[in-house]
This record gives sequence, C-alpha cells and structure tokens, in this order.
Amino acid sequence: MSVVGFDVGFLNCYVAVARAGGIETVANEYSDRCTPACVSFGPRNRSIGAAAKSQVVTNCKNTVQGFKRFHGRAFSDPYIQRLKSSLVYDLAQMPSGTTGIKVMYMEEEKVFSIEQVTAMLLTKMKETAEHALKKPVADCVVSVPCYYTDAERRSVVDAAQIAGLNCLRLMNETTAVALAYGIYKQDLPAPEEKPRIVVFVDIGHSGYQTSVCAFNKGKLKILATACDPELGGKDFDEMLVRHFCEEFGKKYKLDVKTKPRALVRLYQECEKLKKLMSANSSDLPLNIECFMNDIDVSGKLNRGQFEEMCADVLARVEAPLHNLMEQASQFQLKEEDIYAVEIVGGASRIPSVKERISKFFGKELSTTLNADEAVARGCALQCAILSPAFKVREFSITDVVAYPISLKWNSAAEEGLSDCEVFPKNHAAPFSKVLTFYRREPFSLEAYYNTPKELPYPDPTIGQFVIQKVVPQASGESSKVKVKVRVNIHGIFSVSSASLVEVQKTEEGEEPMDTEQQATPEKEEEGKMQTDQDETKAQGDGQNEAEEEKKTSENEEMETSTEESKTEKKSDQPPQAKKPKVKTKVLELPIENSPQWELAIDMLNLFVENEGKMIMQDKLEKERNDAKNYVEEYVYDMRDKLHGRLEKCVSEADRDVLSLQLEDTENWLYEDGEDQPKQQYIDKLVQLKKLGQPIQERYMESEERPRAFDEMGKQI
Ligand code: ATP
Ligand code: K
Ligand code: MG
Repeated sequence: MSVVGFDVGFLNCYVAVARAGGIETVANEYSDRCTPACVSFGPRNRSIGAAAKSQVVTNCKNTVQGFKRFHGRAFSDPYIQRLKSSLVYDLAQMPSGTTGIKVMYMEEEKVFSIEQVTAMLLTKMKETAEHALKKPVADCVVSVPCYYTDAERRSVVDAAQIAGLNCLRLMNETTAVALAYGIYKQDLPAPEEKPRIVVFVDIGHSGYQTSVCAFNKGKLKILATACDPELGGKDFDEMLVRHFCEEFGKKYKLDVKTKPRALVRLYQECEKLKKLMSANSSDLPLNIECFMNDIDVSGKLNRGQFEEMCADVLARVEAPLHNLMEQASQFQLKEEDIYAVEIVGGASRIPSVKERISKFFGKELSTTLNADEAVARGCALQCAILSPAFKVREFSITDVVAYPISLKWNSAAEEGLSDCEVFPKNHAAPFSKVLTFYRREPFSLEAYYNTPKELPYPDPTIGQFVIQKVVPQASGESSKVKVKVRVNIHGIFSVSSASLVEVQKTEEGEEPMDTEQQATPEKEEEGKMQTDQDETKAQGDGQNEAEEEKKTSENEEMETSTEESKTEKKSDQPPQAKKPKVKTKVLELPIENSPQWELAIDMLNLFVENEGKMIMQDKLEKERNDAKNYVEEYVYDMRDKLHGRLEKCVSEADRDVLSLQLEDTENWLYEDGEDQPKQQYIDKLVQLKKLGQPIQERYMESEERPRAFDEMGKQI
C-alpha cells in the first residue's frame, strides 16, 4: 500500500508521498522536487524528466513537451490541427482516431499514443516515489485540470494503468489545493455553522482554474468552478517570443521561425526573462550566443514594456473570476462572504496577474500554500484518506460536476426521443442516481454534455450505453428496469449497473422456488471505505486524530422515475382482496459501455506490455552505459595511480605494459568502443584488471604490513 500524489503539470510535475513525518514532496535523482513534463526519444533509450529537458535543443524533433492538452482528443480536432503547426515535433493519427506523437525511437519511426507518453512520465514519477519510499508504488492519486471532460479523464486513467499505477482518484487540481489548505486548519466553523468560503486560483503554464469552496470542520465542498483552459504562463512566453522574433528579425535579419532549434532556445530564454521580471522592474537583458547562423543576439526589456505587450493576455484574467462569482451568486454568495483568495501555480507570481485578481476581489491575496507543490500534496492527502493502511483525520471532500450531463433515449411510450438532465452544473460529485424505465427489450442511452458552448472541447458526446437482456414480464407487461448512473470518483460519467425487477405473484402460503427475497438496491454501497483496523498512528497530516470509518463523500439519491413509469405503475399494485404474496426477483443486466474515444482493452494491454519492454530497454541501456563508464573511470584512475602511489609497487616493464593497455583502451573508447554491447566493456575491464590487480594487491600488502606491526606494538 503506497500513499502517493502525482501532480502531472503541463510543464512541471511534482511527487508527494505520505511518510511517518507527514506529507512530503520528494526530490528526483537530480535532487530536484520538480520533474519537467518532458520525454525524449533516442536511438537506444528514452530519457524522461530532467534528462529529457536537457535534450530539448539538441534532439528537438524527438523531445516531446506540452502534451497534457492532447488527452482525449481526436487527431482531426481543430484544436490539435491548429497546434500541430506550432510544434517542433510531429503529431500523427492513432488507428483509433486519437492523437499520437511521431518520433524516431530505437532508430525507427514510431507513433506513441498520448496515453503512452503520459505513462512514460508517470513511470519516471513512480520511480521517484519508489526511491523515496523504498518500496514498490501502485496506489496513487493523480491530478487533472477541473475543466477536463470525460474523454480527457479516461485517457489519463489509462495512462496511469499503462505505467502500472492504481489510480484511486483523479483529483481536480483546485480541489487538491483546497484539501491541502483545509485539512490542517484547526479553526474551521462547526458543521452546523456558516461555512468558511475560500476562493482558489491556480494559474499554471497552460491553464487557469478557479474554484469557490465551503469549509466546515472535517469537510470541504466545492461550490463552483470556472476556468480558462488556454491561459497560463505559456501565453506570456508566447508574447515575449513574438517580440524578440520581430526585434531580431529587424536587428539581425534573422528569420527565427525557420529554425526549430533557435526557436526552442528563445522560448527557454524568454521563460527565464519572464520569471526575472516578476522580481525586478528595471531593464533586464536577454542574450543568446551563437543563436542562428553563428550570430550572437541580445535584447532587453522591463516589466512595464512586458505588461504592455501582454495587455491582451492580462485582459483575460478577470473573465473566469466573473464567471465564478456569477455562479456563486446563485447560492446567495457575495464577494464580502469570501474569507480568503488563495493563489497557487507558477504564473500566479506575475505581479500584474496578482494585481488584477486582488483588485477584482478588493482583497489582499493569500499565499499560505506552496504555489508549486500544493496540488501534489493535496493528491497525497487524498490518497492517504482513501488508503485503508493510513490513518488521517476525517475529512470529507465533495466536488462538483463541471458541465451539466443529460441522457437521451428512444422513448417506449411515445414515438421519438426523450431526454433528461441527470446531473446539472455544480451537482455534487461523486454521486449516483437510479433511473427507472419500463421496457420489454434492450434499449440504449446516450450521455452528453448539454451545454456544448461552455465546453472547452469540440464534441459533447460522452458515450453510448446499451442495457442488454431486457425481457418482458411473464405476464407480457413491460419490466421495471432500474439503471444506476453515476459521476464516479474520477469525475467520469458511467452507467454503473442495471437491473430488471421480475414480479412473481404466488398464492398465499405457496413459496416460489429459487427466489431470493431481495430488496431493490437503492442504497449505494460503493465508495464506502472499510474501517481502518491498522494501529499505526495518524501520519498523513502529522495530526494524531484517528478515525473510525472513512467514506468518500458519496451521496445517495432515491430513485428518480422517468415519465414513462407513470402509466404502468398501477399494475404493480396487488388487488387488496386476493392477498397474493408478491415476490420480486432482481436480475442484474449486462451493460455495453461505449464511451467516446475509449481505448480498446487489447490496445491498453499492448501498451502495458510495451511500456514494460521500454522500461527494460532503458534499464539495459543504463547498465551498458554504466559498464562503459567503469572502463573509462578505471583507465583514468589507474593512469594517475601508476605515476603516483602505485609507482613503487610496479616494475618499469610492467608499468609500461599496463600504460600502453590503458592508452589503447582510451583510444578504443573514443573509436570502435564508443558504442559496444555491455559485455564488451565488462571484458575490457577484466583484461585491464588482470594487469592492474596484482599491482594494487602489492600496494595493499605494503600498506598493511607496517600497520600490522603497529597493531602488534600496541598489544604488547
Ligand atoms: P498546468 O497547471 O497548466 O498544467 P504547470 O502545473 O506545469 O501547468 P506551474 O508549474 O504551476 O505549471 O507553472 C509554470 C508556469 O509558471 C511557467 O510558465 C513558468 O514560467 C511560470 N512561472 C514560474 N515562476 C514564475 C515567476 N516567478 N514569475 C513568472 N512566471 C513564473
Ligand atoms: K505543477
Ligand atoms: Mg499545475
């Protein structure tokens, strides 16, 4: 059982784990807590994270960044087509129609699905967590933007599975932040009191998310969310890049856009400059040596100029806040009810962004959370709450349905289509509802988002769900079919079960055979967590408050009947006089689920298998490189020592033989030996050691002898 939270950012990823001391953001092999969302493909292996980022310039066509926005998208999606031309790497269509990434890997052209690429990143983050926890990691919570639709969410769940992870929850980023904020607060209002209202704002590299959240002791409830999925740090970088492309065009006659390498370098330098400008309002330089055609370029900029050129971007900061407060006003919330506005995310550090948000609310902004790590920490806290092996203080989390969901179906009673909104906007989630239909035969339901205009996604379809094996009652009447629909813990819609109620009328005293007397399952059992019997103290949040039972904020609602039920309902009423016993038998019905852009199970399995192979390949390549490095190290080390402390232990002739061997090996390493199988390096090292070892042994002996005498002397 592992307790891990992953913040899969557009640019920056963070891993948080729960350990004895509490929640901790852990560092990768470069001692950095931030892992770049970057994967680079090479002729022999992949590099992921920091190692990949260092190849952004040198291997730009095969180094993939900014792929978070490809999840759940068709290749033909206008959004993807628009982006395609601005990327330095290639995109391609997967056989299923979704977006893939085309690179050279292992000296072959390969197309990886977006799920595979994110899985690669997760593989790296998983290793970081495993290294920190010193045990295998599977259970985890993964962050997603709160504006993600179903297809995007399912794609991330698949990516986690490909990486061998068991994703307990996809957590909305702002909800993770809210949890990280609330769980430690000792002074939240009591459950019956007026809740404390906090607005959260997360501005990352690609997206801008806000939520308004109500806190009471032991619980948080998201009330509404609003977003701009296309506003973040990258848009400011874009403006800077555009500015310098123009300037260098005039000043040096360079067409930067024609050289992907130069463009990638300019992006890097502009991002650095942008960050510097947050702390400094004076003129700041931008210098790049050998930028293009051997020309060094330089420019300068100050914050005032930066704000001027980013005016259009900055003008978009208020819209989501307006949207949020408009929704909040529907439940009588006003600006004066807001206790705090907490901001996180890298781009929230831009002074003019902060100013605008602060001005909007007429309030000082609050920055009590770690702007970079809050999402990962919130995910780890959620994982601790969900994990039966961990005791954390009781904290219930209720999220919202971001876009209203409707179902439509062919009506049995009348001709034509019927539909009904099953989850209105800002409905609590996760949540299940039971719908009742009266049918004689299998029927299908189509789920869709009913406000396509507000959807940051081109297709409102969620999926088709066929309720199979529906048959009429023995009497020939329609059967009562109960269909449970839910927005699950990942925020994904599904038809989770369906059952047919078979009514059996028998005479008094006569017991029907084979019948279980069973109540209709209206009570939702899923989502309830087992009582934690583990004796370990509450470690998740450093608080020692044990809890008896954990459950998610799964809510229940009694059956919602559709209009079709009315006409036939009477036939269920047994006539008073005869007093026959009515027994009902509930038959579970199979459901054929076809969510939009679902990854086929055989593809998923293939991807799992391939990820395993690539992990193995990376491992073998690392071992090969290590073996080569050992040879190199030995050559340099021995050469130094032969002329140093080993000199007195070797004859001139032996030394010359070994020296020559060392020199030959060094030359070999730069020529034929540059790229050899691991065994070659191992053999080479053995060969060298055959000559070197006896010399070193002689040296050891000569060192040991006087020491041994010393020891004897002491004993006497
Ligand atoms: P997303 O949340 O959109 O998936 P992310 O989580 O990877 O993206 P963050 O790590 O929150 O994004 O933020 C990265 C962005 O913040 C980058 O554009 C970075 O340049 C910017 N940023 C970081 N520090 C500063 C700073 N001091 N001033 C201005 N911008 C900054
Ligand atoms: K991040
Ligand atoms: Mg982020």
